[in-house]
Amino acid sequence: MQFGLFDNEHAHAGARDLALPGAAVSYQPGWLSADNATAIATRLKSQLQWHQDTIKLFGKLVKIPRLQVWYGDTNTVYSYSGLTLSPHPWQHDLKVLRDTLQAHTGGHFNSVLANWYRDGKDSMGLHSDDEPELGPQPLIASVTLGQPRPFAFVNKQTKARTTIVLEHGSLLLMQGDTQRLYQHGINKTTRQVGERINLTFRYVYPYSA
Ligand SMILES: O=C(O)CCC(=O)C(=O)O
Repeated sequence: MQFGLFDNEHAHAGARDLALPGAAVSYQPGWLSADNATAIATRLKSQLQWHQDTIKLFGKLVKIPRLQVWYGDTNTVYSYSGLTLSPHPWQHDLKVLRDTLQAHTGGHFNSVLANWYRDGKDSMGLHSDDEPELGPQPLIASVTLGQPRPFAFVNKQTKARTTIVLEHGSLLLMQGDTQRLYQHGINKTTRQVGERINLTFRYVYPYSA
């Protein structure tokens, strides 16, 4: 996959495109060194303002099965499943990762959704990141820290499922028609698994009051 001005061979070493018809997804294991990824995860666990939100599902209020929090520029508000997330001001590691990802991809990110999967019971249901404030072809950069978990793509038309294990320190880039054509999610597992943090950096079109 080609990126902008800052593209260079070394930075993208080991990146591979996934075979998902119509989509544009690349996966790069070891984008962060294991030690760096572990140190960042430790700081994020103690420094972010984590909370467990409640959403309405089939008319019932339910707690989402994970902790999450939204960071970004002041005018980035993100809504999904009836939940409106207002941004916390950038935490240091998130800002450094944001700046690095901008240089790496040539894209622009003004916000990040952080998710903390505490164990195998925590999950994220199949969905697309297709909210209007993300625009029609969003570039989303997903950084994984901690326990590798299978990440599923399901083609909306054919229902074909493709699963990739997102490893500690890896980077997954989704762009083009990926959100329009596919859903993605993280299943629960009965296996004993450790904690995992995922960061999805996004560009949210700022609202105007
Ligand atoms: O935890 C993950 O890898 C998925 C996160 C995700 O799907 C999202 O933030 O929309």
